[in-house]
Amino acid sequence: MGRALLAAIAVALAASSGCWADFPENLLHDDGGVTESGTPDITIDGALGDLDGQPPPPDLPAGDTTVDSGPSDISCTPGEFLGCVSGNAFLRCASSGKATRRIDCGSASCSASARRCDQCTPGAPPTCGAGGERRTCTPDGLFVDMPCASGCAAGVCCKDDDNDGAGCNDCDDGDPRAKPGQMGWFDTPRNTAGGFDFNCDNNDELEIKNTYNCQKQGAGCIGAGWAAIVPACGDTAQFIDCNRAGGVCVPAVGQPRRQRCR
Ligand SMILES: [Ca+2]
Ligand SMILES: [Ca+2]
Ligand SMILES: [Ca+2]
Repeated sequence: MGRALLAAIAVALAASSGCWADFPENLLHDDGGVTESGTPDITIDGALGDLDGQPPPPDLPAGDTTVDSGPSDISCTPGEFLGCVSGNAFLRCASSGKATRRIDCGSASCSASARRCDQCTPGAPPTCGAGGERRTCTPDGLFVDMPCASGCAAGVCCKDDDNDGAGCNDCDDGDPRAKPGQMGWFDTPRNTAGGFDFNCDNNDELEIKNTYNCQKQGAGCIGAGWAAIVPACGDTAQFIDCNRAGGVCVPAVGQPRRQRCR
């Protein structure tokens, strides 16, 4: 209804009732079809028209953001791919079916044929990122990384059940004595993995590999060792010490001892 017509009605009402104030003031406003906010409505046609390589509507912010375009403007299937915008983003129908959601592909591109970003393939097996994080692919075709406190191997976050600080590279996660870099020697096997590889180098290294061969060195003697055979890790054998006596080094039967390893 035009302003002139409304004014005429108001004048007529005022003349008949003698009371101008009785006419609702708001009915005199004629907005000419412009919305209150002044923001142009986004229609589904307009949104799709912008998908032909044109910039997104100015009121669609960058990033993965839901934009409510008004209940009467858009009707789409929730989750539906609506098209690429700007080469590295795309629009999806929001869960309400009444709005669009913009997904930014970041450094990746939007693939119209795949109907998503082209950074990765949704459903692909998890992998490990360069920083030891677990990496999966979202339905939008974008990587998502989950930090792993103890590293990542074959797409799985490693655990550190024995709290020795060694995760993926722990050769026995049930024995805190066993871990890479271990410098100590041990004469009982690893708790859960067995064996004596306590420094996780895939080798059971003997602490003492030689039989005795006593010799002078300065004021002392060297050459202590096993009496006859070199025992295996954890095995017990007779050990021979070397003692200085009258200017020479002579073997002396010591205590039986267990071979230690790492
Ligand atoms: Ca561990
Ligand atoms: Ca361990
Ligand atoms: Ca070892």
